[in-house]
Amino acid sequence: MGQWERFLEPYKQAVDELKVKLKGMRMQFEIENTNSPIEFVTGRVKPLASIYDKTLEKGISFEPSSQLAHELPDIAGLRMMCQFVDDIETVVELLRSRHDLKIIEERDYISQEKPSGYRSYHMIIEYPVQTIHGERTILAEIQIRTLAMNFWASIEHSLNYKYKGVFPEEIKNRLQSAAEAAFRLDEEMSLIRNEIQEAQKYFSDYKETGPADFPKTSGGRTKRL
Ligand code: 0O2
Ligand code: 0O2
Repeated sequence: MGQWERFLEPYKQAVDELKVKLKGMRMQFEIENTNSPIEFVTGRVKPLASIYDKTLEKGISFEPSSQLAHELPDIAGLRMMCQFVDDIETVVELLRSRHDLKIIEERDYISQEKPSGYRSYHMIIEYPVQTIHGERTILAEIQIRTLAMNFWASIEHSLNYKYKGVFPEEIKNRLQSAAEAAFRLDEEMSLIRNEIQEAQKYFSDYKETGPADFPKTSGGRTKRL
């Protein structure tokens, strides 16, 4: 087994285990017939080529070492996609309450977006992996974002690759305004959801007690004024 393969194996195990656990959260909401704040979950081990690029960027040597493990906390990466911005806080709270992982850092790029326009909520966690040589605690990154944030980030990431990280000024500005448009879409969707929920509550209250301002007839049926 190669050095890198051996080094990356616990990361692969962590990604596989965490995918099962995080997808399990979604499944539990489904079983309880509750709207899931989690739409879908993806995960990956950072490809060697990306690890190499990151070591060049950070000026550290490209070799499997504890320094590398410490400097690159996203070798194991999970992504949780939500329908609504409000769902992100729900997911963050759910993760904070878990005992099988330890959150060591949180970065809120939603209220404070990155200069590129990127929005997402990041967590760095410590996660214990059981190996044949005992327990190993590794770092992993969980990115939590809406579908719209994910749409923007995925496309920007692939365009970024084409431009090798240096966008012409005009493209940069257009991507920033596209990110704002995606965020306005998220806000509008949240408003629509809230209004639908209020209407649903109104109608279920109406069914149970009848509206306070609509007097009941003696037969228990309501009469419009
Ligand atoms: P289901 O029943 O579709 O939810 P693996 O191939 O095992 O390493 P995984 O998790 O199967 O990994 O694949 P990946 O590529 O990480 O994608 C994770 C899940 O997210 C897959 O579903 C995809 O179908 C789903 N997915 C990806 N993009 C979207 C999207 O835009 N919308 C929605 N709703 N789902 C998406 P599962 O887990 O295979 O099963
Ligand atoms: P990949 O290919 O997704 O793995 P720092 O060095 O601490 O300042 P760092 O290490 O870049 O910052 O961490 P940060 O910014 O908290 O999060 C890094 C990851 O967030 C990136 O990983 C991307 O996945 C995502 N990300 C951050 N900024 C952007 C952005 O402007 N556009 C897109 N599309 N994604 C972004 P990698 O390793 O860069 O890439």
